[in-house]
Amino acid sequence: MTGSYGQIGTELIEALRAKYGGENIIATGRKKPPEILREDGPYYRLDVLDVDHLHNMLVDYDIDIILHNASVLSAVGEKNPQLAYRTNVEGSYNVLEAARILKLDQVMIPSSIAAFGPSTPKENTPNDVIMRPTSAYGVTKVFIELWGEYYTQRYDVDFRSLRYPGIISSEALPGGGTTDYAVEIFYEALKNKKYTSFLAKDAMLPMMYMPDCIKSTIDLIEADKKSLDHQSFNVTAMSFTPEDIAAEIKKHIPDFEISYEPDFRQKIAESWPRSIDDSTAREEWGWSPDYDLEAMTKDMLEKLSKRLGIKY
Ligand code: AKB
Repeated sequence: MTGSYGQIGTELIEALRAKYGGENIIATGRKKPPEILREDGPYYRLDVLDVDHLHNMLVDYDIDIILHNASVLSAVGEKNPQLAYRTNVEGSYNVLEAARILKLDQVMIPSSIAAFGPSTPKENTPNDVIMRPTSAYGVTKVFIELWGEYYTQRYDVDFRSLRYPGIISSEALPGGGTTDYAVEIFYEALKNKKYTSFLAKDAMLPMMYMPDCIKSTIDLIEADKKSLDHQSFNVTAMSFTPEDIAAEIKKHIPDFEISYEPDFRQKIAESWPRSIDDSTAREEWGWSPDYDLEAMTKDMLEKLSKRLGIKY
């Protein structure tokens, strides 16, 4: 896995190692890994832009499947589109090329709801629909989906992708996305009982709790290739606005207050779907989420308050 110390990678590595054995999952990232990962199984410092290093590692460790999680997210991508291009497009190109040349069994590269754009239907966005994103990040995700699908039909590379919605997690913090507010709000609610949202109160976006993110990822990796007609799938678990999540938190922390100061990320959010239809994933590989807004909020507050040592 690349990007193993990011928001998703941190928990996904742990889940994969628990399932398949620590020594069978190689964690890689550009930074020094957190202590916990070192004890769990092998880790490597790897920059996917270094093609020789990437190929050597895949050969030396006899890798079958690569999960390419390293990515620049939407807010950072808007500030530095050239970095988004290099990391997301060139990085994914290198990974798909390595899969083609070394004949890997499977390549999983996440996509995102950011692959959709202002001309996409905003409610219940279907799996197969016009995309045309307007953020740099979204454009890179469309490239990844299309290049991956092209490699499948042209070279028989088994490419799979999930269009993740905003992911809410209690372990590693997200870095540089538009949906990050939905994680920050929990930290601030516990620490300061107030939060200023950088999205408007009615900015509704599709979301998912980390246990469902892990479940969807492992389920798609394990899905029988013969049952898949698609390679890129919408997945979702809930849709809410900053106002909705604040109201849910208030049920547990009654004196919690939210205010709104939308910044440049509001424009990105407005270009994305408000809710997405994941029936294709449900039909082709049996996807179904476990957490709605109520269950996620309760679990997040319990886990975070324990980790931060803050009672509520
Ligand atoms: C972001 O906000 O950039 C990501 C995403 C929805 O892909 N969390």
